[in-house]
Amino acid sequence: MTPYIVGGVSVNLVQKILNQHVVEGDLGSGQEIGIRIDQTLTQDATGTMAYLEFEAIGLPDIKTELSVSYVDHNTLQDGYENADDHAYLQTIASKYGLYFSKAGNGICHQVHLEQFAKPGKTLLGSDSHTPTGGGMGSIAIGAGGLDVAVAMAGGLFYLPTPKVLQVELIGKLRPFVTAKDIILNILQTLTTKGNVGFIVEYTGSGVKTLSVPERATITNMGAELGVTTSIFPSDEITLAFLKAQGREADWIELGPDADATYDKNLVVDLSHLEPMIALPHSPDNVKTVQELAGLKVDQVLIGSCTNSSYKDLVTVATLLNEKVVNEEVSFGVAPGSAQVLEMISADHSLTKIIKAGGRIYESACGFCIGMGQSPRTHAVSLRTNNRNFYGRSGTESANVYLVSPETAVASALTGVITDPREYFRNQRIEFVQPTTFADTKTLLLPPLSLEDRQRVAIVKGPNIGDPPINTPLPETLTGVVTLKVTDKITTDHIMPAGPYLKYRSNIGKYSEVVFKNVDPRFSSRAMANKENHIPNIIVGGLSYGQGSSREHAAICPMYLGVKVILVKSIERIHRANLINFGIIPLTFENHEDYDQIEFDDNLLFEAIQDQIHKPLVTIQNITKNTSFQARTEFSAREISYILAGGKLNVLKG
Ligand code: MIC
Ligand code: SF4
Repeated sequence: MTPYIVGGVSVNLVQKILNQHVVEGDLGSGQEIGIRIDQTLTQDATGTMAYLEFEAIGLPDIKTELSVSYVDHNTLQDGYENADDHAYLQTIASKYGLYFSKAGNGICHQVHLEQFAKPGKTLLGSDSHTPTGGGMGSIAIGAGGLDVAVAMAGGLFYLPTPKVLQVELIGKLRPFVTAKDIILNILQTLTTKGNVGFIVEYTGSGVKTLSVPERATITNMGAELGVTTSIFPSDEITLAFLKAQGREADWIELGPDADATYDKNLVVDLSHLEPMIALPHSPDNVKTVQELAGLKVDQVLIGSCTNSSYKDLVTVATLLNEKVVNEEVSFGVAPGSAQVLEMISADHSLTKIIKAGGRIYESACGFCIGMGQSPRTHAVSLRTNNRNFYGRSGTESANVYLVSPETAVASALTGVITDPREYFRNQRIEFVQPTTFADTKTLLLPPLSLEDRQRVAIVKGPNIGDPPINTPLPETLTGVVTLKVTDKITTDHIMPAGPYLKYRSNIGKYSEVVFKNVDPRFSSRAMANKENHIPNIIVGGLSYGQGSSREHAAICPMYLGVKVILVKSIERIHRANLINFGIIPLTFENHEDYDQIEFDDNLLFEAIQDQIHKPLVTIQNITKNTSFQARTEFSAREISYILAGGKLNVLKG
């Protein structure tokens, strides 16, 4: 503990770890801080672009303690593109000294928790669910690929000084109420909007009742709250998990000082919670399972980085208990990692799942990101993952509900949404964490020696292009409103994934589907404007850019000539990505002004290069002959990126 005591002042856990990592700025100032990043992770869907950007920065080596490149999103390989991306990623890892987790080794967050996450460390990942590592007592943050590339190159990660929200857990969960129900309950209270700038710190006696995988389920879905990250203390439960993973040496004890203070507090009494369910099409549209009981289900899927641990799948197998799932339900299970798969195979849980009628999928993101297993038309699909955004499953008419594995199993058996407390009324299951986890590392390649790295040639298939670059900001900008959208637009709305994931490294092609499910003609309209030198402007409502960290939601609009995003409020990762690629994110000073703007209006931003230095920008609506103001709130660093047309332009000089 000694290195974490800060000048005799009582601090919370977030402050403790950040104090150890702040290099620029001052935690007490409330301003932007720059922190040192110890570990990075990427996954293939965001990683290819991140490493293209890393190459563009032009350093011979990575500067982090540990960096891991995972392949877990695009493992369907329908066509050569995904396999080409994998080959590129593997040669990059070999060349620059990264760990490489091959396709089949599992979902990045599950594998990272098992193999690498360490209490007290900072982890930056090009995936919004990187906060899964908070279950291990690390400050684990999701970011765009370019920010991760910069961190790998030894650069700092910048964030506004976070406010810390204490969630005090008291009491103990009742049988068949789970960690998933805790976070769904918190989502019901806090919703997906309005939490930008906070880090959640879990405290209280209830913490001791939760294992590391359960804590990780909770911090994982903190991403849906829109907070920067979430964290649990590192205690004897963390030690037992690390010991069982053969990583006892990675443990340190870490928690808040006894009289630490917080910016905001929430108390959750675990003993009062019941099974919860998130309804279409938002993770905060939460009700009790009881309220939905009896609704017929067509598909039940268990997996994703939220609920695919060994504990989750042993529980599933135990509950299936030689029963067979309802014949009208398509029931599938995707183990979170090769380690989980090996262990459920060794203890025969896998056999139980197969005998019950389970379809076993690869240890990968798969259905969670619409890479296969799209449900039938108008289906009710019950899933254990974290997002149920409109269209994400691959079937636009489907209704996706989010539940715990326990609720999923009860419902798969009955064919209707079922409260597990009722179905398993006379059963009690007590999961005991094994004292040793399987040492499954065949698909996890360690970094090469410096000498061997010299011999590696980077392989780039024909689908892999260079990261596009924006033009510097003009003195005055006149653009047209090419799209007006409402509240809670997710980055899935902006850049659909599923079958288009294979174009993540082919920006020209991927840009054809920008906003496809919102307005299929957006892309061609924006491109035509760009060709006529007319900047595109997007107008939006509250919480614009929720969800995925995909920087493509900035890169592709940039490629189509989008220069300004004018919204009521914006989410953290997306805002940073827009600035990184030279798009100006502005927020309405008065939300009523949103109503006065229409599609196709011409907006004038006079002397914009000067105006972005001020807190408010004046915008003239030339079409309506009115004017209004929007907030800037940029740091000096962010202004330099916007003026230059993006961070890469600044880094490359
Ligand atoms: C997601 O869950 O939406 C993803 C796919 O993992 C994304 C990353 C991506 O779009 O590649 C995320 O969460 O950041
Ligand atoms: Fe993969 Fe889904 Fe987790 Fe994203 S949320 S990392 S797609 S499993």
